[in-house]
Formats: sequence, structure tokens, C-alpha cells
Amino acid sequence: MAELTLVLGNKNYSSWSLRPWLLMRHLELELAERTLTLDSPEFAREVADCSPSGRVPVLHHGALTIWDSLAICEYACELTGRGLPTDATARAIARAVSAEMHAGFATLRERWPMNARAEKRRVPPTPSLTREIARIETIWADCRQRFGAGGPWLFGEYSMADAMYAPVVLRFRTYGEHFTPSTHSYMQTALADPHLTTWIAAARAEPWIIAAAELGTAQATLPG
Ligand SMILES: N[C@@H](CCC(=O)N[C@@H](CS)C(=O)NCC(=O)O)C(=O)O
Repeated sequence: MAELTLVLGNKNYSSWSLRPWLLMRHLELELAERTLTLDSPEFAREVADCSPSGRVPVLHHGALTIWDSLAICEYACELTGRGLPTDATARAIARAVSAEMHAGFATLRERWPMNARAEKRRVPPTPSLTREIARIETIWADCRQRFGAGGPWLFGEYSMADAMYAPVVLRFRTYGEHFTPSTHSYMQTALADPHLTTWIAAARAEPWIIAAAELGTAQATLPG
């Protein structure tokens, strides 16, 4: 098989990069990594050379280029025959919740940006953010209850859906305060994932700071 190369943004801030990276680690795909520094003078030039959308993540596999996180996750599942539930109903719901994450939760993404190394930040949720958090808690509880009997993940075994929601787990850890017991339990599972731990350690080692994503400190807090 040709080498897989995943081009990523900074591990601390690039939530879209985390998703396929994490899934591919769980699927044990061998991967070369290249990091482009978001918000840097060279980013625009470097990304133009490797990603038709001008964004990361982007996967290169021989002559094939895939420039979107969800499409890369789907491709990783196709390559391995794993990463999605085998039952057709569960698989359809796994795809639906993954797509809902990919297309939605704009307030969460804007107001609680992923900041993998940050903890105990306080950015009070707006009504819109509170609604999005409640929807995510419902999704997680529903998946666990209907499909989670075979293991600790949303669909029992690890799936694309867990990878799609991993940055949400990190955001909840950074900014969140009150969660249902079911959410808390799922977050414990996700945060104990050794692959996610490896990502967070790499994020902590990065030198780059993007001020616009450093919210919840005394210096930078979004207006209510
Ligand atoms: N829909 C895309 C979104 C990718 C995206 O927005 N990536 C951000 C980094 S997390 C990016 O490349 N930002 C740089 C820019 O927009 O200039 C996906 O799912 O991969």
C-alpha cells in the first residue's frame, strides 16, 4: 500500500485535524504526519501546495488527495473494513451523528474553541451554546443506551463517531462545568484513550499560541 500522509494543523488548536488522526491511530494505519502552522505567514503558501480547499486536514495516499476530515474518516474505514458498526442500523446512526457534528454546532465551535492543553477556563455558555451542549449530551446518551452494550464507546467498539466527537470532549474538559452522569462517564472513557493522551502531550509541547483561541483567561474573554 502506498504511504499515507496526513497533513495537520497545530495539535493544540486544530480540531478538524484531530478527528481523522485519532481514528487512523485506532485503526492502526501507518501514517506519516506533516504539520502546517495555523495562523502563520507561511501557512497560506504551504497549504496551497497540498490542499485544494486551502484547509487542513488533508490526506495523501499515492495519487489520491482527500481534503476533508469526514471524508478522510470514511476512507480510513474503507481501507480497514473497521471504524463503523457492523449492524446497518447502528452504522446509519453513527454516520448521522458524525455528519451532525461535521455540519453543525457552530456556536460551540466559535465560543469554545478547541485548546487541547487548556483546563479550567471559564467562558459562560450563551442560550444557543447551552442548547448545543444539551443536544450533544442527548446524542451521546442515546448512542450509549441503544448501541453501546459491547464496550465503553458510543457504539460499543471505537468508531468514527467517537473520533468526530473527541474535540468536543476536549472542549467540555476545558470550559465545561456541569454534565449529566452519562456525559461524565463517556468523557472519562474518551480522556483515558492513550491515543488522545498522546495528542494532548504533543499539543502541550507545541510552542505556538493563537491568541484568538485563548479564551476564558483574564486577558481574553468573549463578551456575553
Ligand atoms: N470541513 C473541513 C474544515 C477544515 C478546517 O476548517 N480546517 C481549519 C483548521 S482546523 C483550517 O484549515 N483553517 C485554516 C484556514 O481556514 O485558513 C474539514 O472537515 O476538514
